[in-house]
Amino acid sequence: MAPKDVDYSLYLVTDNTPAILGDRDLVSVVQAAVQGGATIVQLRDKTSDTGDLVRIAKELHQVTKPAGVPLLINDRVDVALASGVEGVHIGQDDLDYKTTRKILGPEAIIGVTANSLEEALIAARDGADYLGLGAVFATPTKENTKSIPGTAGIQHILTRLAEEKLDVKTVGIGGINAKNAQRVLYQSASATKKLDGIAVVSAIMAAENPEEAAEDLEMLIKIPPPFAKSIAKSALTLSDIQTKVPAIIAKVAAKKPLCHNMTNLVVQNFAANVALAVGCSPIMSNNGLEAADLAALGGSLVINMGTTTTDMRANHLTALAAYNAVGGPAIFDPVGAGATQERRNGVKALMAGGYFDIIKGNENEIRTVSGAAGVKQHGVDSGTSQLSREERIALVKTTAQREKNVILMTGATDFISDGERTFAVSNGHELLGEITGSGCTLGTTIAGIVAVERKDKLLGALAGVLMYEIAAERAAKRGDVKGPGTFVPAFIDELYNIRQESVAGDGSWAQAAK
Ligand code: 3NM
Ligand code: MG
Repeated sequence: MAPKDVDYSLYLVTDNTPAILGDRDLVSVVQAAVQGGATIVQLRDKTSDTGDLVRIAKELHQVTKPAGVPLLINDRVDVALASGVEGVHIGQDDLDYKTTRKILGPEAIIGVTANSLEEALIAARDGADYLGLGAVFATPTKENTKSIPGTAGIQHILTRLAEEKLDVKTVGIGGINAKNAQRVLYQSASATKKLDGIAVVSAIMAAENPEEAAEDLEMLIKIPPPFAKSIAKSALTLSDIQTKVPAIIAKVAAKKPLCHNMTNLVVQNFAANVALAVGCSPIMSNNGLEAADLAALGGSLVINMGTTTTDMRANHLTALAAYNAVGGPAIFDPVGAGATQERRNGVKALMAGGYFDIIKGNENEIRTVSGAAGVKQHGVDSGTSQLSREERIALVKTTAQREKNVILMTGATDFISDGERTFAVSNGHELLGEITGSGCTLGTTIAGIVAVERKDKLLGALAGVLMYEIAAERAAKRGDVKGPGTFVPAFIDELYNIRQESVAGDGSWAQAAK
């Protein structure tokens, strides 16, 4: 098999440590994995003596070769030669690529570990057949992983490889399993290059049934994740938006979708009232254990990070996985994201732990989401702006492109993008800044609407922003509104009125969109 024709889609890396292999037989586990669909195997054994390694390699080769599955040896060029397998995988501290190629010849498959862009570019320019890019996620399987680039970092490496016209194959490695395989492949892909496969250790080697585990992974690799199906990007003019948005609000009222809020202590009641006014059926539940049952009801989830405790994070991750699994829209409101280390960690953990269809936040929150360093945020309020209008537009656009989702940055002008289409919305009223929970309940509103408008989530989010901010404008104008206190009930009334007008087929309220 020429190195170029190798199928890297499901790359099994072995592990003989008791924590992973247990008391099972390595060869039988690999045989089961190959039967299940592993397309390439690497013998990774850091402890056995050379003689044993060669014997194990030969035994494995008897299993892999008849299946047409290449077998590579980790680190050990001598063992690869002695056992007659198809190639080696070398790390940055092993024999260098060029010497390895000289020893093994042009037909051998030689892969290189790259934990950074520099390492990836060097190995690719040297001529490596493939790169193992990682660690995608932190993993207990390998101690001291050098860096955790995540899907965003992998995407950056892939983009640069494509720019340099380096057509090296790539696999992601580190913490990949059946729960995240589809998302890793989907979110790491750049417009110009995507991963050729995923490499796993524990997801197969430690599985109760390695054959089934490999079968499941092979199936997941071939199909896009549930949340990726609905992305449709048609051009939208202001007049399109003004006609489509009231129709969406009417549809929400007709369907009364479940809007599952995992939100902070301050806004529970207000958020539930807003959800009702918008036309949704709210449930305020911070218990991750009931999220799968709720996700099955076909609604959406908003995760609001306003109350941070460690047990909350586990609940958020469980719920996010449940909604991701069925393609139920998940909205992230990273409240106060830049304010404390704990919140920055929370943002990282949640974004590494699942897919958010929409992320909404103020400038500092979105900057934290984008990975910007040194974001200064004093409380959960927006603080002063540090970016120009152009910088804000660029930030929402590039972050949406990277995350393959919709990013909404709120402020006096809101900026929203799905990476292709970017809009600025200048509706709203300053009284929204004088009450608590106005940002949080915008998240609730958007979640409720996107539960119904799944095909075009940017349009759904825009519908939420417009309904919300135009309701605020209408409320502030009312004679009975004297300040923040009287504004809140009037605002809920106007959300309700806009819904009722939309249901009655009167979409004229949306003409106020600007
Ligand atoms: N290399 P699991 S992470 C062998 O980052 C290896 O280069 C890594 O194990 C890297 O699939 C890793 O169980 C272990 O998380 C991957
Ligand atoms: Mg090594």
